[in-house]
Amino acid sequence: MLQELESLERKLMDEIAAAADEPAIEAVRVGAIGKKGSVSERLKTLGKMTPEERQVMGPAINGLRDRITQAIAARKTELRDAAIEARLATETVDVTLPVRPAPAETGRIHPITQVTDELTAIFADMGFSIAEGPDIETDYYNFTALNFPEGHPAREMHDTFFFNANEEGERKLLRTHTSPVQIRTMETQKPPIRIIIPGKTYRQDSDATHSPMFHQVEGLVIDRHANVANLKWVLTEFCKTFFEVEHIAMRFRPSFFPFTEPSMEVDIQCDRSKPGEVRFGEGKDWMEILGCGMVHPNVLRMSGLDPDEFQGFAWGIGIDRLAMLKYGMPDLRAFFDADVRWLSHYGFRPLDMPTLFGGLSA
Ligand code: 2U9
Repeated sequence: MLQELESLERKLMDEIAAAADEPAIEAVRVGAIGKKGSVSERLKTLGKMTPEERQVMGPAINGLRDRITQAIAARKTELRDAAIEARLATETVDVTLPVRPAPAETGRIHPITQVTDELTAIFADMGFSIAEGPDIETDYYNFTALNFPEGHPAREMHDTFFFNANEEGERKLLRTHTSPVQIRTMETQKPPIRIIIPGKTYRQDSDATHSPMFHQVEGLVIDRHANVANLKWVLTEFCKTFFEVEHIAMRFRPSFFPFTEPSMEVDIQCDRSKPGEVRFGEGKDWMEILGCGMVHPNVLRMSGLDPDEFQGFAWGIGIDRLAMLKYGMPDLRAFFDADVRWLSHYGFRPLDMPTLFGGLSA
């Protein structure tokens, strides 16, 4: 019996010494002193022995268990230390290497996003909320509710992308302006309404200054006494803040849109005397930048508002053109090329959020 214990001890000690890593030593531990381990099984035999046998075998088996337990613990520590040493030897850090910049330092904000954030900050400061709506619209919201008569040439002027007709014969379309969002807002919210709608719009058009998908920001104010003077103030304040100038002369010229009456196109003062450069708020030249007007009574009526009780004004601006003008980008098509070299040149740093207090384009 004792001899057999001695040979078991030698065998286990050899296994402990041969265990090359932590999983291996754990396997030896389970095999020896785990629930069904070789030493544990022998401990269980003590109960069936005569008192005389137990007096000899008890200390022998318990002693074996203690020595094996100790040897395993010691080997475990050795292996853990060796593993740490090995990692320290391989995972060295070369502190002389240049620090790799974090994503927040290399990523860039697209000029369209930057300009959208800038105008959102400006109009939010004036008390406007942001409204959004679907890009895929119905003919009613894109045209009819905006006072485009059925078959009117203005519908063709928008160069609309139509979808195939559905089972009910209805032809959905990609919105040609963000104006459907104003209609949806007037249908669901009570005046006073003060909203801006920045978003994607679509027309079949493509050259250096037109892209089939482009961005607009439209605005709408509906109240009992909203008037042209309020409209001019809002747009003048916007232009001064956006172009970051103290004064800017503006010219409101009569125009036509089906959804506004009267309708106006707006030019801002600029200086184009230096080739390849445009400066705003100075000089003798004019540049058209937006359209606006008083909401047409038919449009109010169709959205459930009484034109004798409520009136309002609206405007529309092309965001892409604003970005090109403010940041001097000559070709709109580069906006949508996803060229990282272009983006790293014209893009904005992610953490430089435009605010009125911190600066718009600082
Ligand atoms: C409702 C009532 C009136 C929105 C308006 C314009 C004038 C306009 C163009 C500017 C440049 C589009 O991106 S662009 O080509 N927009 O000139 N938009 S008034 O008028 C509305 C909208 C909704 C219910």
